[in-house]
Amino acid sequence: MSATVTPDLLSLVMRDVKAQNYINGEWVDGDSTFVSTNPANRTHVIGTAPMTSRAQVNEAVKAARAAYTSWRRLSWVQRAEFIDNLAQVLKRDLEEFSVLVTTECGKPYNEGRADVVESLHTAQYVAGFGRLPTGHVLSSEIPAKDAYILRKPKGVVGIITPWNFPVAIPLWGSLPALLAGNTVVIKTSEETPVCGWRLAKAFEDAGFPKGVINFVSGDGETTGDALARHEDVDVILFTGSRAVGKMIQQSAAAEAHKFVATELGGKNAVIVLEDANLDIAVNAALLSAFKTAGQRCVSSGRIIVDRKIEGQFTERFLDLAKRVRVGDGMDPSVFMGPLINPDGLAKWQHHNAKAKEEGGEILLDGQVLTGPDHVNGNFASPFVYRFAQYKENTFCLRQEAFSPHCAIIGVDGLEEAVRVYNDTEYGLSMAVITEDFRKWRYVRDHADYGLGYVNLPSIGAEVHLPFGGVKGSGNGNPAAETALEYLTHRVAFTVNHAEEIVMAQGLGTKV
Ligand code: UN1
Repeated sequence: MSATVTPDLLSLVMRDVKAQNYINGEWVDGDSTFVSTNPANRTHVIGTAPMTSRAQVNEAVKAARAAYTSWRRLSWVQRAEFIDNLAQVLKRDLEEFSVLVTTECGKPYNEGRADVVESLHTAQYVAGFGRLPTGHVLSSEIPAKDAYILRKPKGVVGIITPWNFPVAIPLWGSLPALLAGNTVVIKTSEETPVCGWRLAKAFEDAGFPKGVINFVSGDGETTGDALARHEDVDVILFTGSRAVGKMIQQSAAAEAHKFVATELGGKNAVIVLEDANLDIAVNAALLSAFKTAGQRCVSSGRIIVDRKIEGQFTERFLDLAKRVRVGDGMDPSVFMGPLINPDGLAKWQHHNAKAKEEGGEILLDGQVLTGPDHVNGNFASPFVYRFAQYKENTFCLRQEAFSPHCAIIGVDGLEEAVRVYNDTEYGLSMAVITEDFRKWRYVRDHADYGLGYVNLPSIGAEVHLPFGGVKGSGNGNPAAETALEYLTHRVAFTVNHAEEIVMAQGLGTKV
């Protein structure tokens, strides 16, 4: 399936959509609305969407709770049929979704499309799980007994999602949740409410029963907070900032039953060892640093390079970085779209200023772009700096910039490379470029990460792998492969086939 931008695609661009919430199978307005614009062109209004109040979040949770009774009674195979329907709808509407993702969140079309393809893969993968074992039978100490472990749903799942993968990330958690018999309320990002509305329409087209899946749009302070703190929500999935993730975990800790799964970003790195294939190294580093304008949780803000090849690497990396075309993602020659909003731009400027203040040698002084093609968007060009010697306790080398801000750090050999890599509070994604299987293994075993790559960028995970990090990157749970673990209770069930009771552990039965 190709990803070129044709005039047909341009005809799919949406404007002035009146997005609504999807609660209990009905389309409803909120008490107030907010506007969503294209970050590449703020004069392009994608639509307006409800700012959902606490009371309306409560309605959505009530609808999900009511639908739970009958949804959980269906078999896994029956629920998988609905998910398969959704896969077909996503395939049917792939282009329309891709254009919407590109125009509402700014990622170039190829990336917008990859987001939707990732969503489709999630649906295909999860639907397949409907026919896999949902538990297993175990032997008992007592020959006449059988023991079973079964997965049962937990109840209502609340999902708070970010803007950067506005179609894929809501599905990573919601589809395994639904398959297992839970019902769901999704809070979409305030940057991409129209993508959320469009996804809700796809669920409606797929024929899910009313109340099983609900969508609300709004901000974090009211809408997200109301969902996260709601006492009738059993599981919260959160992808976003570390500060908010921690707050949600702390508030949930007050309730015995509530489980929170978090994915909270990273200060990821590409480690380029002395024997690296430089073609791979340069390409991997550039994709890791600047794809999605550095706005992936798994983007790399650090390239850790063995000093023996640092000069050669840096020259080639800069050559390529200078050629990065920045602009509207519907222009096929563009590699890097805008930052999501003026705050994103300000964060990038702050990190760049810190890099200068903390002694980084500036190699490419990224600029806010204001020319005729950029005047209405949040555009920045790549910022690259260097620390010839590693400097501890800096802001710029330790804090996530979520923007095209990238350090090249010179190190002596494998062990220093891994020490520098580990010197952040995060541990999400890591790539190592080497031809030496022993070195790769050392990195594999000594670096802290949830996603590791060899001779690849630190981005681009596939949906059937675990996705999540360690340390400050969260508790490692959010994506499809791992999601069933915490979206279900594994219950123990023991059945006696004898005419009398015989207890395990030699426990007496005489009264
Ligand atoms: C994110 O980084 O916010 O691994 C999600 C990737 C994508 C998902 C990224 N499949 O790059």
